[in-house]
Amino acid sequence: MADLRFDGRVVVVTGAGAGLGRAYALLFGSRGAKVVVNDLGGGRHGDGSSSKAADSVVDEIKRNGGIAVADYNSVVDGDKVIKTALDNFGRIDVLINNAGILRDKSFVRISDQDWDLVHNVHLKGSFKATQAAFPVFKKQGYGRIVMTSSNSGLYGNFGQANYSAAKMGLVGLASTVAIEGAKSNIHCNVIVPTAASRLTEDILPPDLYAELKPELIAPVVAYLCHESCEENGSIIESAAGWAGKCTIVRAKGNLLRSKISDIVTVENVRDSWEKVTDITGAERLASIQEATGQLMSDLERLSNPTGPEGGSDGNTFSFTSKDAILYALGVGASTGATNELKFLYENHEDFQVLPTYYVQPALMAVMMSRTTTDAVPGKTIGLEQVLHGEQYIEVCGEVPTEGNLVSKVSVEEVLDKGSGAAIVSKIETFNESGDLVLVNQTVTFAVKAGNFGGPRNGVKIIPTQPKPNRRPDASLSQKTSVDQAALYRLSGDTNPLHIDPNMAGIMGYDRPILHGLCSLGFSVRLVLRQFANNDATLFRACKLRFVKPVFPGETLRVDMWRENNRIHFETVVAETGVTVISGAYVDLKSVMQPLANKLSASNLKSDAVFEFIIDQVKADPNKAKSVGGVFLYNITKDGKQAKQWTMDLKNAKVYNGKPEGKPNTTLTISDEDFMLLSEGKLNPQTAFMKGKLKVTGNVMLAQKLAPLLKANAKL
Ligand SMILES: *[C@@H]1O[C@H](CO)[C@@H](O)[C@H](O)[C@H]1NC(C)=O
Ligand SMILES: *[C@@H]1O[C@H](CO)[C@@H](O)[C@H](O)[C@H]1NC(C)=O
Ligand SMILES: *[C@@H]1O[C@H](CO)[C@@H](O)[C@H](O)[C@H]1NC(C)=O
Ligand SMILES: *[C@@H]1O[C@H](CO)[C@@H](O)[C@H](O)[C@H]1NC(C)=O
Ligand SMILES: *[C@@H]1O[C@H](CO)[C@@H](O)[C@H](O)[C@H]1NC(C)=O
Ligand SMILES: *[C@H]1O[C@@H](CO)[C@H](O)[C@@H](O)[C@@H]1NC(C)=O
Repeated sequence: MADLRFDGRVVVVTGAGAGLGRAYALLFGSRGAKVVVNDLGGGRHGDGSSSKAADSVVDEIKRNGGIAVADYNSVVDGDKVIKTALDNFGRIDVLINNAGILRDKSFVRISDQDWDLVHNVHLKGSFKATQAAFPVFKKQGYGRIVMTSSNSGLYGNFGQANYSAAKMGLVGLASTVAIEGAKSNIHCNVIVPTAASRLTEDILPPDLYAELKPELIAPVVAYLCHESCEENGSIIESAAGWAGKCTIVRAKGNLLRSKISDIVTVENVRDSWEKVTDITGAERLASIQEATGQLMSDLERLSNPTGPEGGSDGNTFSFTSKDAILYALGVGASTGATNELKFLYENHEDFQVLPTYYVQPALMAVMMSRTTTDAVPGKTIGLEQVLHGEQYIEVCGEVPTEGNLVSKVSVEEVLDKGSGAAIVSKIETFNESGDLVLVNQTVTFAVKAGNFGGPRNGVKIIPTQPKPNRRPDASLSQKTSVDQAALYRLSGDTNPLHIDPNMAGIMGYDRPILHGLCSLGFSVRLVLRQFANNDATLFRACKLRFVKPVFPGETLRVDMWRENNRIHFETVVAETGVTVISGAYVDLKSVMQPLANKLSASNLKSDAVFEFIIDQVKADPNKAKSVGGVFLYNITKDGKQAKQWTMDLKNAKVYNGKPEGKPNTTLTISDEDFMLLSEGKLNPQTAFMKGKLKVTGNVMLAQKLAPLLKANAKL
């Protein structure tokens, strides 16, 4: 591979008059960079100033054929240091914050002045120089920053309290600069060098001191600053020709109470202390979001103490008709829709529970059961890592509309998908007599839990199915309410991600998202509407994959393809065209064909009239042809386009959907008014005058339609 060069790059090294800084400056200079050699020229104690130190390094770089200028400013005036770079070279690409001073005294003897001086040079100096360089980096979309920390900061060191504090301060500064710069390709890392320098010469034993050559550390710093290095926000320790990453880890920890309503006593803390401080299996957390998320999942576990703890002992789930109705409302069932009252009214002669209901109450239990969180060997999976990936549900017996069901959760297999682990859990549900009535399989995806050496492809996992390669046989749409998630969560999944904007923000969303299982409930209900005449007892099984989140208020469009008793479907957010559920199907015991099996948007009363017209036109094509012209009927429901019918009377064809060419006349009318019109209860002229009937195109032609419609008055 090619040498790593810095041609054209401008590198500022603070405190570059000697030691590490000098080694960095020389290395960058020898690799084509234009170097700003900053040094106050002070002695080891940072007092007094002369230009000698910086000048001699600049001379050395130039002697070796490199390009460099000296800068004598204190880093506390960081902007002046950066200005030197811009004035001389017109840009800056790399900033090495290396300048430092020592003021060794035992903690109690540190004077305010020592404290301030040490902080000024190390912490404030790095802050000032970085702050001055940052806008330039941001504008050019490139920058590399190195902060210099110390073992004294990471581990503490006798007599260096002020220095330790400042050095650890730099770690915090770097972590945040790395986050703020990430979008602009600005990387910021921390080097923790142990080098022989004028700062350490009389602190370390001479034999060790001899191996601590700055030249052995400089390549590590140079690599961190190369454009090809992706490291960002890291702490790299290096000494004597060795380098290693340091990181902060957090123990698994322990809950100090067993119920959310309990208080925590000092004794609880004492009794848990061993677990609190046990760092076996401690993990590095990549971000504050991850840290908070894990905490949230522990809290969730506290608030849902009934979750199944083991695989074998059953989990009883009791429900009443009221629960099932609340769920039906949560997934958009409406008294305003044809034939959905039976999901909403317990005294309905045909009261039914939507089959997807039975998946819902236990999903959280699955996600939080120990069988899931401990599914991957050696890793504890936090709730914030877990995504509901796929769901399968199959009805094998008769499911009661209220009562008790007992479910058993077991992990069938855990797949290693590299980026994460796919946990395949089987849930068997038994009725009160112990008969198996439902089987379901949940695939949860645990982000970042992969690479544990498990199988990639499963044998137990029930596969999703690709959609047929043709236009959908039917599509139904329904808008979710802005309060859909607020309503749905009352059925049991109270994860704050779906209601609390702050939590949604922490999880990386603009606003709370709808529950995946809510989109599932919507979709299956619309499939039942289209192909089962809303008869939930025709439902046999369903499988689907969750692809993207839905935001409450968006419209879900379910595209459906029928293949015998299997209805393939895909759910799309109508407003954005984003697919949210894919690879999905519902298996029905039998299909009940809706009136018009072409593209239809809902069961409209006007469907029957058009079916009638179809028959009539077939019976007497010439009568239709005598009218001629192509009419497009735009039938609306609740003010929105619900369905379109074409009456191509020129060719005596009437069908659901749009005509191929442009219609001569387009008529827009609500389903209800169309009925009144066809029943002769509404006069077309009156409807037109009152704005109930909108006609565009050839208005005169529309009048010829009257006889055809009147003929249906008997309907
Ligand atoms: C002040 O900071 C310096 C940093 O070099 C440290 O060595 C010294 O011990 C500190 N002074 C005291 C009194 O801690
Ligand atoms: C650092 O930058 C990388 C891109 O190279 C990014 O993925 C990463 O999140 C950044 N790190 C931090 C701490 O922001
Ligand atoms: C699905 O799983 C949960 C898990 O316990 C259970 O409560 C629910 O009744 C199950 N449904 C089916 C269809 O097995
Ligand atoms: C309908 O429109 C077509 C062109 O789009 C035209 O050729 C035809 O004459 C029109 N029919 C009537 C009855 O106006
Ligand atoms: C059908 O009616 C709806 C509601 O009035 C309207 O938004 C839509 O544009 C109409 N479509 C056509 C093709 O005229
Ligand atoms: C479980 O419940 C008993 C008693 O209510 C019924 O007799 C069984 O038919 C039922 N089993 C199934 C598989 O539905």
